[in-house]
Amino acid sequence: MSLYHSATGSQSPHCIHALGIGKTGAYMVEALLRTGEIEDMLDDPRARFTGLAVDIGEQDMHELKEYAGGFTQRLEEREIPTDRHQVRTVALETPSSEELRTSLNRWREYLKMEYPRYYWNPNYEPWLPADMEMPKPGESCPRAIAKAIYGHYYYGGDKTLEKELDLFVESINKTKLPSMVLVFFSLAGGTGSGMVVDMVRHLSNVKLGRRIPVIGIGVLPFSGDEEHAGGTAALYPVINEIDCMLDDEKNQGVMAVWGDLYKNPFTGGFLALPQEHSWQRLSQYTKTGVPTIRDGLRKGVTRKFVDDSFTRFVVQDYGRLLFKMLRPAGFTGAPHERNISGDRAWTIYDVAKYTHPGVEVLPGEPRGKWREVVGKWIGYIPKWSGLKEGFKTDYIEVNTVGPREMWNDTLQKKLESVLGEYLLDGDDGTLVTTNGEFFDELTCYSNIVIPGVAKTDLTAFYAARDAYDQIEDWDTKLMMHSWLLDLGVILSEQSIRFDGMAGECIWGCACWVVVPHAAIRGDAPGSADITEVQGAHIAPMVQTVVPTP
Ligand SMILES: Nc1nc2c(ncn2[C@@H]2O[C@H](COP(=O)(O)OP(=O)(O)OP(=O)(O)O)[C@@H](O)[C@H]2O)c(=O)[nH]1
Ligand SMILES: [Mg+2]
Repeated sequence: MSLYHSATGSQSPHCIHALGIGKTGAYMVEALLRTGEIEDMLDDPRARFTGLAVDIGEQDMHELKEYAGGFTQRLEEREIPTDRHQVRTVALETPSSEELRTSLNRWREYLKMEYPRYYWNPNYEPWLPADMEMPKPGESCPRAIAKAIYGHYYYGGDKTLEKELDLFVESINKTKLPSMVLVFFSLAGGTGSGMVVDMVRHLSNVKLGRRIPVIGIGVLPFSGDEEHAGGTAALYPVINEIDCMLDDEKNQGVMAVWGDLYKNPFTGGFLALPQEHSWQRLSQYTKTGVPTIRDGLRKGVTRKFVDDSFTRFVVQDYGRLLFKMLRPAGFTGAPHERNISGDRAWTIYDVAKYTHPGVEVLPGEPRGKWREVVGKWIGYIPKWSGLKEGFKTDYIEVNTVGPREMWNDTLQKKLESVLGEYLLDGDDGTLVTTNGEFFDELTCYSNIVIPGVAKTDLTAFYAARDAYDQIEDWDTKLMMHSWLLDLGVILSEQSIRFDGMAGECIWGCACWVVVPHAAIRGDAPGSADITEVQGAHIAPMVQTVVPTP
């Protein structure tokens, strides 16, 4: 197919490239390869697929490695040149405390090389204590350490990670079709969330020069989850660091002090994936067997289901659906049609699962019973979407997968009425629904895409803030941070020098950000909804609007 069909307006395929960090990251890259569509895409000589997974230790990379091997074989069988894809896995070794120290001591040189306008702070000291105990292999890694390990391998020694990013970008640059890059990680894990903040800056702003949409995919924890380094409290700095990238005003406030290299690297937007709905549905299962094994299975099934549903969605229609879907979310539009999202740049991507084979209703039972169950679980969407009550937006897109003989008008109406609660009244709110089918007869779920979300709309934000506030120890709080630590800034704490501002300076000097601390806390008055944000932004232009008869 040609790049652009002028008669139908149909676009060319969009190639998807994926960077996965931490365990979730690796499994998401694997899920992409498993879809089958990626190899179909590579039938086109202009197409390429690039995958890179980075983690500390290789304990969570075996499946991806194995699957990548099988993927190459399948390409060979289909006589698709295998050099159209590149999938690499990097399992970093935990450096010793002394090795890490060497890198930390040289950090200013690194930053100066990266960014000539970097302010050479004479007070600089490593943000980790000299006697820092390193996490054991396979243990969850605190964010502040994950950041140091990332930099150790990106800037220091053989520059392993910089070389990996170069290879990744080289492969993207060789692609002759439009590309999108997905950056996968868990918002709850230490390694992924600790490394992503620097890695995505390097990828998007340094290596790609902001030319290609880089889309962040942050997976949210669920209620049955195990705790990772920092526990629930660590999610507070994680959300704030990402929010200070996504929200234009906060991002300006960071750039005002630290320069434009800190411009939002997520040029294609940011999707947060709640897992609670799937967890609730998939954990209502048999009570037999060994509890710990059963529990492990349920968690595994939930995560895999979310991975699969998401990746199956993004590969649809050769990536075109994702590209089009990001447009109403304020990204991937042409410059003249783009509008600002202000504090509402987050998008929720909720995988709502309605059925679970063998639970509550069995194959062969009347359809009415099936629909009753599905209808009930549609009703649970607001309970587990991760959004606060009262949230409103102007656009929702939902793609429902279900057997053709099951989905009917009753279910459709129920879905519309439940999601309608999130929409602005009347013609200001738009709901787009599409339907697809799954290869088995029992699976029914919706992918619900909700743009226009502020961090303060996330129930997880306040839960994390409460947990963070319980912590009194300053060092413990520091370990939950990552993004600006090397610049001396603890983002989620109050500036000491500048009244009412955020960013406590580690060295007691004047490192800070021009963001009110109340906005970090989520206490500053926010916008009412996305329409209000955009309305204010275009107000001066609206005066030039010409009426027609
Ligand atoms: N969707 C999905 N979620 C996962 C997967 N593996 C773990 N999670 C979730 O991610 C969170 C833990 O993050 P991980 O990705 O395991 O952590 P990490 O980035 O490797 O960082 P560490 O804590 O240092 O191990 C929990 O909320 C898990 O439920 C996965 O394969 N898919
Ligand atoms: Mg891990």
